[in-house]
Amino acid sequence: MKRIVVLISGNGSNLQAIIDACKLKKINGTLSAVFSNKADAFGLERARVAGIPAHALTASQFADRAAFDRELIQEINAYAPDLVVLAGYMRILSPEFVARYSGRLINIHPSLLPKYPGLNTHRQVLENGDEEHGTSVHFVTDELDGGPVILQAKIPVFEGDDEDEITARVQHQEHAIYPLVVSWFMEGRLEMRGNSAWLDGKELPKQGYAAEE
Ligand code: NHR
Ligand code: GAR
Repeated sequence: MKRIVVLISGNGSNLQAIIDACKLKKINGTLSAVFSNKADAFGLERARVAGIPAHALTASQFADRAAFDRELIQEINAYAPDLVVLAGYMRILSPEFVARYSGRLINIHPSLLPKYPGLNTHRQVLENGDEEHGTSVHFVTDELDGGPVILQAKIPVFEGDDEDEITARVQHQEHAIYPLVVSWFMEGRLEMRGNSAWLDGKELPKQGYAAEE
């Protein structure tokens, strides 16, 4: 069975969706370990409850980003993962880390990329009066939130919505699409070639599977 390692920083609701999908055999793989850069992340508790090894690394104990990521690589490699999943992981990864797992490293980002890379996406959507928002699963490259998109889900933004409402609406979609993408990867259907995502031997459009072009 292929192995998955998940990196988190916080609540871990996307981690939970992946744990549940593995349990229900919707994902044909084993969740081998969870790592957090925050010792108090609630997601670590979710992992422990599910019987999954849960580790925390504290950035302040390392000289710099490169040293932190080198230790992270060491500890992740002990689980020999086929796929590394960022699920609300809030720390930018070094080029060495990205190179180490290139093509088997994915992220979920709460915007319709290429719109709003980086932080505070929900706030920007409201400030700009966008009527549409969403989330994107993408392969991770050195370009922050710039790697090839695999799948997006859209949500409507209604008049009077606040940040909490659209965050919840986006996360509801995330919990559906992230396990699906992980299952594609586990089944060997999904690859990164060059700067594109490929599914079932076909290059996906810039905004991912089933995008309206
Ligand atoms: N690393 C690389 N190299 N490339 C990507 O595309 C990455 C990545 C690491 C994380 C997730 C991303 C998101 O989905 C992600 C994508 C953190 C920041 C950030 O600015 C930006 C984007 C993402 C995650 N982090 C600050 C830092 O200095 C810390 C912010 C904080 O702790 O609150 O690392 O949005
Ligand atoms: C998710 O909505 C994810 O898209 C976002 O953080 C949330 C994590 O929730 N990711 C980022 O903003 C990455 N910078 P979770 O911890 O409950 O899965």
